[in-house]
Order: sequence, then C-alpha cells, then structure tokens
Amino acid sequence: MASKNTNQKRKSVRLNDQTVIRGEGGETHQTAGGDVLQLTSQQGIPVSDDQNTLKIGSRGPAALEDFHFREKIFHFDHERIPERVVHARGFGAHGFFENYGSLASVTRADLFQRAGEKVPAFVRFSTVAGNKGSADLARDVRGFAVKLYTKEGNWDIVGNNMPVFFIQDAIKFPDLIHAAKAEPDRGFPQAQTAHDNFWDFISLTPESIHMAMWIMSDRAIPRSFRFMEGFGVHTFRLVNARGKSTFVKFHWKPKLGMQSVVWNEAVKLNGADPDFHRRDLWNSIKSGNFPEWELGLQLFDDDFAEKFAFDVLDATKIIPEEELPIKKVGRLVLDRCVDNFFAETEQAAFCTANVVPGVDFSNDPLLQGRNFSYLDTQVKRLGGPNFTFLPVNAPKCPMHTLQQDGHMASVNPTTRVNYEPNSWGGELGGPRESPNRGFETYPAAEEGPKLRVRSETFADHYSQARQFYLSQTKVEQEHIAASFTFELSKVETVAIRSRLVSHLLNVDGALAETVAKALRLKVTPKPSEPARAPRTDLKALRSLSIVLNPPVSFKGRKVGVVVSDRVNAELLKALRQALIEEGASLEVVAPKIGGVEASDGTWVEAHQTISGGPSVLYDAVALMVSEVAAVELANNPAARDFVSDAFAHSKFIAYVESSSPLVKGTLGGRDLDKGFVQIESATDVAKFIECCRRLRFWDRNIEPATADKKAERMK
Ligand code: HDE
Repeated sequence: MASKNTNQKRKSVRLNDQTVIRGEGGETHQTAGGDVLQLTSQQGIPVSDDQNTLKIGSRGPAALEDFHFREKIFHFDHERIPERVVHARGFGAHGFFENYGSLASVTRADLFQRAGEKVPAFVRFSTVAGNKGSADLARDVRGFAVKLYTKEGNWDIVGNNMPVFFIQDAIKFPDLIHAAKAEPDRGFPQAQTAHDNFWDFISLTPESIHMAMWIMSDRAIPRSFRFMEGFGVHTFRLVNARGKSTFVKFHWKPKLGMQSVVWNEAVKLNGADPDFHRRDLWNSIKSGNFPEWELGLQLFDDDFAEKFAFDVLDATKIIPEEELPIKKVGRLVLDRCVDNFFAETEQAAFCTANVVPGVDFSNDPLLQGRNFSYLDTQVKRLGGPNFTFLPVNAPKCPMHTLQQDGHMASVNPTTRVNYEPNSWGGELGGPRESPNRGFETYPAAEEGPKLRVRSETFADHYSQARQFYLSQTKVEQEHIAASFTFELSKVETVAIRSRLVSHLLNVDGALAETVAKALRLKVTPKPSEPARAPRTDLKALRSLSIVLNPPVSFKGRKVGVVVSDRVNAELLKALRQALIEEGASLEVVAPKIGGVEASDGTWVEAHQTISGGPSVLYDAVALMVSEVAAVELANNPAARDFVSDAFAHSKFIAYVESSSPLVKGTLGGRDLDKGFVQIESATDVAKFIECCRRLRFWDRNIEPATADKKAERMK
C-alpha cells in the first residue's frame, strides 16, 4: 500500500509493514526497528508512521482515533509559555563562582567562608523593552541575573549592567514599562525607547533623569555581554554569625574590560546579525574562551550611610567607587552553554527574594516591591508553584520542605508525615527547623506612621546625572548628545522634546543647548523646577567612563580580514598567529563563501562573504586583497560599505599596499589617518595589534553630532 506524499524531498513509502523515509537522492534516513533510537509517543508507544495521519482510505477523512497525531499536535499547540513582561529577550550560560578568601567577619553566607570555595552558577543576560524575538543591539539597559547554587540554598543577584534605575518606588514600575514598550493602540515600536510615550513618562518623572543619562550613553549598546559591568543596584545587607549587619552594594567587573559599539554600528548590527550578543557568548564559550567577572563589594556601615550625600536606599543613586572602594572577593566564570535553550534559559526563574543565610534586604522601596513581583511572575510564566523543581531552578543542596501537590508535582513527601510539629520520631518525622543554621532576618528596628510618601532624602534628581555626564570623555559626551537628539527626533510631540530639554538644563547647560539646537527647538525652554537644587560641586569620576577604563589587551576581540585570491599566505598566517597569541580571533571575509587560493597555492576557507560579513561584526579590520580584486571591489557596494563603515565607526584598519584602490575608491582623496596601519611584515602586524588594544581610533571621530558641532563652531 503506497501513501501519497506531496513533500518531494522526503518520501515515505510503506513497504511490507516498514516505513522507509528516503531523501532526494534515495538515501535512507531511518528504518523502523533498526538500531537507531525508536520514535515513541509520550507514553512510550513505538510510532510506526510519523508522516501520515490515519485516514479512511487514502483520500478520505482523518480518524479521531489517531492518538499519535492528536498527541503530537496537542503538544505543539502548547509549546509557548508567556514571555517575560520585561527582559523577554535573554541568553543564559552555566559556570561557577569561586570565592577568594574568608569573609566571615562580614557575612555568615556559606559560599564566602572558605578561600577557593566554588559554587555552580547560572547567568542570564537580557534586554528589557523588546519582545523575545527582538534584536540584540537595541538601545536598552541589559539584565545581568546571576543564580548561585550554594550549599545553603540558591542566591539570586538579579542585577543590571547599569548601577542605577529609572524609578525610586516599585509602584511606578508598571507605568515605566508600559511607557517604554510598544504603544498599546499600534503595537509598536519594538525594542525602542525612541517614541512619545517613553519620553513623555521620563520627562514627567525627574527621578529618572540620572538613568536617562546612562541609557543615552554607550553603556546601553554594549559590544558583548562579556564586556559589560554588572550591578546589584540596591543596597543589601550582609550579616555575620554574630548577627552584625554591614550594608553592601554588589558589582561585577568584566576581566576583559568594558566595550561598547557606536549607535550607527548598533543599527546596522541589528540587521546584519540580530543575534550578535547571544552568538558572541555561545561562540566564545564553545571555543574555550570563558568570560569572567570579578565580584566586588562596597561595604559600609550606618555611619557611612548617614554621612553619604544621598540616601543609600535610593536606587537612582550610585555610591562612587572613588569614595567607597570596591573589594574584589571572587570570580564568576561562564564555561558551559545550555543544552536546551527553553529548558534552561527560558525556564530560569530568578527571584530577588532568593537570598541565603548571611544576606539580607535593605528597605530600598524598589527592592521591597521586587521581592513580591518576581515570585508572582514566575508562577504565571511557569504555570504553578512547582517551577522550583525544574533542574535550572532547583537547589543543588539537600532540599526538604513539607510543601506538596500542585501543578506538575514531581517531588512529594514519601512518608506519612507532611506537617510539623509532629510526634513521629527519626526519619519518619520529616525535616525539622534549624534554629542555629537557618535563615534569620536581621532584626532591624522599624517604627513610624503608615504613610504613602517619598522620603525627602530622595529629592535630588540632577546632581549625579550631571556628575555622570561630566565624567565622560568628549567623545562619550558627544555620543550622549547624539542619542538624546536621535531619540527626541523620533518623538512627534514638540512639547515632550522641549520638556526633556528643560531637565537637561539642570544637568549641563552645554548638553541641553547642543540637543536643543540639534532638534531645532524654536523656543528654548526654561530649566524645570527642581525639587532640590542640583549640586555642582561633585567631582568627575573616572570609573564612570568606558573610554577611560580600557582593557589591558585585545583579548576576546575579533578582526575581520577581507581577502581575495593570491592573498599573501605568510602575512595572513602571521596576522592569525599574532591574534591567537593576543587571545583574539580572526575571521576571513571573502568574495565567495567557498574561500580563496592564497599566494602559495594553499586554500583559505572563508567564514563570511563580503555582503554577509559587514565590518560592524568586527572590532578591527584588515584589507588583504590583490590589486585586481581591490579595483573590482571598489565598485562593489558591500565592499565599499565594509571600508567606509569601519572608517566611520573609528575602527583600526590594517591594509596591504595592493588594497589601496579599495581604500581610496571608498574614502576618496582623504588622507589616511593614524587609525590606518599598513601591514607588509610580521613587525607591522605587531604594530597593528598594539593599536587594536586601544579598541577605537577616537581621534577620527566623525560621528554626526561632532560634524554638526564643528560646522557650528566654524560659523
Ligand atoms: Fe526586574 N523584573 N523589576 N528589575 N528584572 C523582572 O521577572 C520588577 C528591576 C531584572 O533573566 C520580571 O522573571 C519590578 C531592577 C532582571 O529572567 C518581573 C521592578 C533591576 C530581570 C520584574 C523591577 C531589575 C528582571 C519579569 C521595580 C536591576 C530578568 C520576568 C521594583 C537591579 C531576569 C521575571 C531573568 C525581570 C519586576 C526593577 C532586573 C516582572 C516590579 C531595579 C535582570 O518580575
């Protein structure tokens, strides 16, 4: 009996009670009953035919009796779970945290007691505003959520890559997120803050201006998760065995240093590779280059909190590390990709309330609200109270509760006892309290009237925003001005543009003026009325600038090399070798994906074609094409974009003499600046790599904002 199949490539033929699936070329993919894994239903029943539904005759109606078909479709229909309301797009990896030395004097947390103590970790990085399928390079704050599986339970540090937040009180979170995400009538824009609702909310919420400075800075467009800092944001407490409390702020410092892209690059990256960040993390872990961060603590007592210029419970403020140094206490290494994205990354359930004995909360009103929200959201997302048994969420230490049943209960009490106190002895009696080792809340003394108010100590909204801006290098300040201009130019309501500029006037007059001019506001607004006069005496802080804190090497970065037939084999080898020694990597970009034949007759495999591998994918580029190819490529739009984008994005560009027609053809009569390095020998290659360590040739700065400014100055 032969079955009809419209799929031409894979034909299923029923012969002598055997289903044989043949590919186009007639090869057999699978035979029933062979030594391959047997396809079964969820009940373990072997499946004989997975190609055809059960029908009455070969052209008749489908039979309801076909339980295999029904089970398959039913399961498919239920594949989706609600995506996270915020931080929907994310990417996770496993690793470990290793403690440097005993911190017993400040905390009884088990993972901090012994030098060298290692605990497993799971980390999920994310964007906030976009849906699950949005692009990685959206201008946005990045989530940096860490789950540490300690011997005394799971501890989640659910942080971000920026140390402050938009709002001071959790009750404003739904408003902030509604304003940031797609507008409700039209359902767009996706993963963008450049629209009326977002800036309307921000401009009516002065406490958000400090965070607005951070998201308009290059911190919001990181080059890679591996090159981001992380922050716990709130003040927490550490509590030692004697019950003494020390306040703490958590920091993650990337070993590879910080790095961001420029906005024009981010826009293009979203088209060239919407998965740029997740691919980067996946590839570096798979290739054995495990990203690493150091955990830093800012520890302080009540006296410091009392004297500090701002309220330590206000999540819109930082405590400068210049004022309160960061103590490095351990390292986080990500060394294993997930086996299954859904099971691990999607089902990972972080809760700020997951703390271990020795860690406790502060009264930060944002943190207090989060402690309710996360558990609530996980129940909704994962469908019931038993999400804690999913492998990614389950503790890796012994766990005995008296909780039972509910959706998907897989671990239930197995003895007669599911309550306490009980009078059953020994094992039968079940788990008991541990008065000495159990989690104890720090007995902070609290009293006062019930009030729905904001503390007066939270009232300064501009001083640190100003300090952040003044701490940036010129090029970073220009990027901030350009992003405010871009975002506000997408806002249709002039009054909102103007209202935002009125806040910037309290941050920095020159910044406000630059943005107002770039927007061509007809009426310059007055500064908004501050709740508290901004301070102008706060010193610039080096730690806040990305450019002032460069990495020590080019490690972890990638060079894209455009090659053609007859590429100098020896030079290419020298470049590849030098990059490997630096801990960096090289990708070959060729006119065709099949590769090129090098000068010595060897074949060079390509990773990308020129149109599929634009220069935005790389930290620096090298042009190593023959003269014939260079002349040809000078008329190829993708090759021209490759060069002109690398140039515009201030990248270092290595080139061999024969590539000159491509460079000149693209950049015209422009003199080559010091960001161009001619490479003809291994010594030149070393010079190029030395330049690359600076990441970008910022002196070239030709960002539009600068160009406007220069033109302005020349008037
Ligand atoms: Fe979140 N946040 N958040 N948030 N948040 C969520 O929990 C919430 C805040 C952060 O990779 C949600 O599982 C409230 C600050 C990260 O799975 C939700 C408030 C910081 C992640 C939620 C905040 C964060 C979330 C949505 C205001 C930095 C992703 C899905 C008080 C310190 C974790 C989910 C992951 C996720 C609520 C503010 C970081 C709805 C109410 C501040 C990294 O529960």
